[in-house]
Order: sequence, then structure tokens, then C-alpha cells
Amino acid sequence: MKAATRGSRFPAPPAHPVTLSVVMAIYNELETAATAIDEVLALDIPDVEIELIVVESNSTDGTRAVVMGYADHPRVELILQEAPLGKGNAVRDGLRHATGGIILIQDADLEYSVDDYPKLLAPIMDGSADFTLGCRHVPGQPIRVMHGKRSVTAVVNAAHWVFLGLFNSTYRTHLRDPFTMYKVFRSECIEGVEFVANRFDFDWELVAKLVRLGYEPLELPVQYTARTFADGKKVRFFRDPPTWIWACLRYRFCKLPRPRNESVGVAFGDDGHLSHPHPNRVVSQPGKGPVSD
Ligand SMILES: Nc1nc2c(ncn2[C@@H]2O[C@H](COP(=O)(O)OP(=O)(O)OP(=O)(O)O)[C@@H](O)[C@H]2O)c(=O)[nH]1
Ligand SMILES: [Mg+2]
Repeated sequence: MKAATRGSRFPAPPAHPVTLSVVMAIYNELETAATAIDEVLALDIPDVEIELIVVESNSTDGTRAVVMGYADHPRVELILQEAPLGKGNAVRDGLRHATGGIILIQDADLEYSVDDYPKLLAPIMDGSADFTLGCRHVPGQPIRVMHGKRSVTAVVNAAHWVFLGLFNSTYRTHLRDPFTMYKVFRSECIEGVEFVANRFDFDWELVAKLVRLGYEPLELPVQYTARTFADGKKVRFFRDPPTWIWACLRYRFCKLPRPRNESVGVAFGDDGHLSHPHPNRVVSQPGKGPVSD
């Protein structure tokens, strides 16, 4: 495995101003979808222009009508899927439409705060990192606190440490929270990389493949307020963990493109957009039917 290195693998920081492509997967989030979208669109970060790619999967609770309200917004690209094929599938669909120099993955459930964007972007903007992760772990505190759900909280937090140990030992990393929603990276990092995961195993796939390509994630503390399963959490207690174990092994040994030659120049124009976007850099696998039950 290629050893991960600190700092940037690129000869120069992204050209400023940079376009930030925010990819937001939304399914059955009637309570929070509009707020989540509005919060992203309201951000005003120096030298950053935001394009928001919303991927909605035919929600059954009226969320589609909410996102349709943004169809004509100049900074929103709406992707409508016929059926819920999983968060990973939706994010992969969104990545294919990203044109920005930096990509950020955003959920629509308000568990995280958009106030953390500047902190996560700064090291990438100044060229000191290519890949940042928003770390939910505050030393001495449990990663999740689900109010009124002490035993569920305990099981979910214990599972986090077990899976974290599995990830770190498999990929020889020392990460604290590779499964976080906040994954932010220069879009060149995923050029030529094929992604296939459909559910929450995409979290594993993305970090595993970037680590193997030599992009060491820089973890930065972020705010996090966990919602409960009753609030709409879609990760499944018995269904998802086996996919994580399989993902851990599968992406450790799968074939990857050759790691980037550091002398290769950046492929972004002065407007911060990819000068020749690679629409096929993320390969979609058709889903096998609804998986977000
Ligand atoms: N478009 C689409 N979005 C989905 C699908 N499944 C989940 N999502 C979205 O993916 C995001 C993450 O789902 P969550 O249920 O918040 O995941 P979680 O269990 O809270 O996971 P953590 O936040 O990592 O603890 C939310 O915005 C969901 O609406 C899907 O099939 N299609
Ligand atoms: Mg969530």
C-alpha cells in the first residue's frame, strides 16, 4: 500500500476563488430539508463560490415537493432519482455532476453545523491538505449522545470504536472518525477512481480509497448533535454493519488508479471550475432496488 503523506500532493493550492461543490443526499427529510439547503446557500465564505447538488430519491413524505422549490435556483442542481438506492448511491450520482475544485459531502438532517465549513476548507484552500474530515470525537466524551436513548447510545458508540479499530488496523491509519459525514477533498483526488458502494459503506469506500492513494485525511473537530432512529436516522442496526466489514476488506485489496504524480499540474481554470470536467470519473452501479427502507 502506498504510504499516506502529510500535506498536499499537488504543486499548488486550488486557484482562488474556488468553486465548492456541496453534494447533499436527501430522502424523507421533510422536517429538515429546506433548512439544510437554505443554510448551505446562505454561507458567505471568502474566495468560495458554492454550487449545491441535491440528490433526492422520490421521498414518500413530501420532501420531493420541498426540493422542487429550488429547481430554478441558479446555484442548485437538482437530481431526481426514481427510488431510494441508498446514501452512497445518491452521493455517487451527485459527484458525477460536481464541477468545483473542492467537494464536500453534506447530509440534510442538521446533525452537523455548516458553521464548520470555513475550518474544513481552510487547509485545502491554502494548500496544506487535500482531504479533511470533520471529527465528531471530543476526547473524554461519547461520540453520540441520543437523548432519552441511553442503551442505544451505548451500543452505537461501542460499535464506533470496534469499527474504528478495524478501519485503522486494516489501512494502517490513526484516524478517530473516518465515518463522519464531513468529507472534504480536492476534486482531483477522485479523478479516475471508481466508486461502487450504495449505502453507508460509501463512507468506508471513499476514505479507504483516498488513503490508499496517499491522501492522508486531516481531522478537524466539528460540532455534532446526533439524532435518534425515531428522528429518521436511516442507518440500519443489523443491515449496515456487515456491509462495513465487507467494505473494509474489499477496498483494501481492490484495484486503484496509479497514485497521482505530484508534478502533474492542477486542471482548474481561473474561475475555479474544472477546466475539463471528467463526467465519468465516478462510475455509477445501478442499484438493485430500494435499499433505504
Ligand atoms: N437521496 C437519498 N438520500 C439518502 C438515502 N438514504 C439516506 N439518505 C440521506 O443521507 C443522509 C444521511 O442519512 P442519515 O440517516 O442521516 O444517516 P445517519 O444514520 O444519521 O448516519 P450518520 O449521520 O453518519 O450517523 C441524509 O440526508 C439522508 O436523507 C437515499 O436512499 N437516497
Ligand atoms: Mg445523519
